[in-house]
Amino acid sequence: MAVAGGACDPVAMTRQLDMVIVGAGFAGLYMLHEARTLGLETEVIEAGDGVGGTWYWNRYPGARCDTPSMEYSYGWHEALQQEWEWSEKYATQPEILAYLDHVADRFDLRRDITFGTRVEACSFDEATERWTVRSSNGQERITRFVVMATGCLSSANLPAIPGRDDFGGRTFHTGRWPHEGVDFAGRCVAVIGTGSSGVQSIPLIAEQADQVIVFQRTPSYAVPAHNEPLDPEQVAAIKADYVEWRKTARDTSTGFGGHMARLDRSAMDVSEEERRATYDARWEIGGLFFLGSFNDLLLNPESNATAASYVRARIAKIVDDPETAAMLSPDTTIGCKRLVVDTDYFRTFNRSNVSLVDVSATPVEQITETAVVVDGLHHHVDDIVFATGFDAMTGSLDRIDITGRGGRTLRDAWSAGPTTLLGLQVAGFPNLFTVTGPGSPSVLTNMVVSIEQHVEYIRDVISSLDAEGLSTIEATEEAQAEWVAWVNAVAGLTLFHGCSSWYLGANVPGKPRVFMPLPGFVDYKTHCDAVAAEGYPGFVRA
Ligand code: NA7
Repeated sequence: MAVAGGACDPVAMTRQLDMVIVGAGFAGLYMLHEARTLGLETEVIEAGDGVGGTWYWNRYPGARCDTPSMEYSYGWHEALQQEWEWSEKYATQPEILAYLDHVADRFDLRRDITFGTRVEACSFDEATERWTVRSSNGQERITRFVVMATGCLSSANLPAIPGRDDFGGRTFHTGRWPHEGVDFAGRCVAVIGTGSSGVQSIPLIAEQADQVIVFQRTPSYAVPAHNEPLDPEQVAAIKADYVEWRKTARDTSTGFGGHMARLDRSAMDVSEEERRATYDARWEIGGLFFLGSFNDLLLNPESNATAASYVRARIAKIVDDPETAAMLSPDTTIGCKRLVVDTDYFRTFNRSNVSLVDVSATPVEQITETAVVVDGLHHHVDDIVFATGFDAMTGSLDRIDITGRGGRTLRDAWSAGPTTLLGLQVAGFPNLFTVTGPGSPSVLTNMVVSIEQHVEYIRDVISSLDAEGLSTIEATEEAQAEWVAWVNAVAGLTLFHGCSSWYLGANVPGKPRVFMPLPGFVDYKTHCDAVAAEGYPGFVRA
């Protein structure tokens, strides 16, 4: 470490670097690997005590990726993808974490990662064109580049329910789960929230606990995972041509499922029988591919309604009690919140130890020392699980004091909602990059594919600066405004605006409602490639 002076000397705490990367998940690890190929002196700063990012923190029962494991993995290293063996169609959190640990060891990445340390502030010095990064261990780094690899779903959303801190039992947030696990045997457990984390964890908590009371504000559309061990023959076939297989996925609008493409016809162009047969077939396959049953499910409300009513009919068949089935049935646009991939979720409500409380009209009004109170009724519980999601996409950045040109903070720049150019840079914040930032496809895609595309883009930007003897790159206000308008226009063509999703920031009280991700991976990637080929129009390089 480039330290000068004694331990108590403030200078001693300052390290000179080329790049600071915030976060050691999929994005931070790959960025470090690529920064090394450029010969950059780099430090990754990670709040957790290990690598993994979201897969380090989300250890709740049933935590599993909704993207098939053969696709939810790095495609940038042939030997790595050949040697790693996934055991199931959808990987569990421990298996994904083991994979990322393997990557960190295989490429000797840990020696440049500082664990258990949170970045608290980054500020840009216009005179030196360097960033000062301050972290929770009191250290300062002076660096040319800052890469925010902070993840889209990292900042836990814990609702400010009155009395929350008065609760005398145990409380857990799914995104901050204890590493040693939790034993629910003999307990009465409240689960608040029925998004992906609630849907994944409730069946397993119900198997263990005495009683489970689920507090549901919005029911989720969920399709079965039909998870199973991977077939060795299928794996061998994919690995025989892995490079091409990955490429096919990257040429899609979502960055995955290239081998299982969206059917290229409208739901309205087929007979009712054919439509049902198509949905039946996709339901049997399971997973997010259900939304690819037709090419207009997220574009045409009429088409969307056919898929939505199909899933409702499935729920009605699975859940024995018609009243509970009705409560579990969403009536909104399917897919406008992320579709959930489940294992035995709806069936769990047939168990005698599971009950459902609708808090859509009457919210959880209070938490007392022993109970969750709704509509004056005290539901006495031993434990509360908050499966209440994240301050998505911007939350982790919002928690850092980021100050750019003219002393302007990112918080201020984004007070009316996040603005970026390509989801990668923000005007007024030179040499700062956001991996899978708002304004890029990010959470609407296979995240690993989006991460790889961004990391490679950042690597190439830096390489071109150095080749031309330039020092900084920064988005212009004009190009950024045009990009924001473009993202809104594209999102406006879809049905994503039809519900209060975290894509819109609607799950966090007071957060500006702006649709953050950009639909359409392949078009976006093509555009980024053109921007690079044309010498980065819309950016000032100096
Ligand atoms: P989500 O999908 O944001 O789900 C959070 C859930 O918590 C959702 O059902 C929310 O209801 C509910 N919620 C949030 N606040 C409250 C309060 N105050 N009272 C009751 N219910 C509340 O987060 P997940 O962790 O499940 O999944 C995040 C992503 O991870 C997922 O999309 C996948 O990409 C993987 P709401 O819907 O806001 O009415």
